[in-house]
Amino acid sequence: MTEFFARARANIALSKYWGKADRALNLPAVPSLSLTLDDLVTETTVARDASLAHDHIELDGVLRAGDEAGTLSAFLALVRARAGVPEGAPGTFLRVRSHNRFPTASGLASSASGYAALAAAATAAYGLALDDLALSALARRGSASAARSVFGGWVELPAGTPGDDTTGARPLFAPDHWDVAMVLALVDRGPKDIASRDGMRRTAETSPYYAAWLATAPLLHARVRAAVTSRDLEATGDAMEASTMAMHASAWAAQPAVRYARGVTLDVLDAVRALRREGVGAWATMDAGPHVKVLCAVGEAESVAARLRTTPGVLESRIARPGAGIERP
Ligand code: 2P0
Repeated sequence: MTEFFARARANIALSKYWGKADRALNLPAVPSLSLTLDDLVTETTVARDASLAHDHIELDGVLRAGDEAGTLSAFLALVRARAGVPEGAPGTFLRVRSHNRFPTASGLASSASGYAALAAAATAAYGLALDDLALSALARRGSASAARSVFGGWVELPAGTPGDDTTGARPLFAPDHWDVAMVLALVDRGPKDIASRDGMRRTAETSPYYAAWLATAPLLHARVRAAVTSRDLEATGDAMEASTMAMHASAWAAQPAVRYARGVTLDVLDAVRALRREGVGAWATMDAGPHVKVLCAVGEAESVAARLRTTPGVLESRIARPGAGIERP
């Protein structure tokens, strides 16, 4: 059995994706801009195995079953359909082994690195030659944030047009455009309360602020993009926080509320604000989980991480830097 290996890294959005333009094609309703990180790596190996009657998917050493396996296998079926591999012929199905080389914690963007690596390894296994843009559009079908992890550094995922399956992310700047730090404060090890897909759906269907989010997000995205282009840390941090808060506010107003922040999340936000009052340039963002990620200059990352570790409830803090895109067969 020939094995195919791919490595991908997670990314953190500075302007946030929240909501879909087309649910079936998993197209984002708003543009987003992310930074791919060096620290959060997923490694995936796949092989076509003639002895299998269905895909065999092992994540972090645990064989997956039920809905989780079904979702991943549906993505692999999409790859097979693109490659012209008929379902059920000998050698159709994949043996997949995937490992996250970072602590498994909710909302740490493991679906981004996971689907990017899986798309790269599976397309290679089925002989489907895609350039990075086409691979990104395919990875988007698994998880929209995965489209961004195909590329290193500073990456943009535009809003989609309903029915247009070609939307993928595009690289804006290589990792060396701007060496900043993203300090990750992990506050919980459990599974996330609400899958981001369900959270987005509930926000779109019930939040009175979803329309306001759709109107605001492109403007905040443009601010983030301009600030990243000119490497203006304060302007980037301010716009990133505004995008974060607008996204979470729209989710909090869903019925019932979609709330990922915990008490400790707010305590970390207070610590970041206190750092700023002391003259340290640090800005916070949160995703579909309770953790906080803090953008700051590389020279201040160690002291920011040390401060966050002193906040009760913070389990671990790690320093990430701009990272590379997909490595594939
Ligand atoms: C982001 N998040 O831009 C936003 C901010 C969470 C909050 O992308 O439904 O796992 O699989 O496309 O990509 C998380 O959502 O969602 C996410 P699906 P995904 O990073």
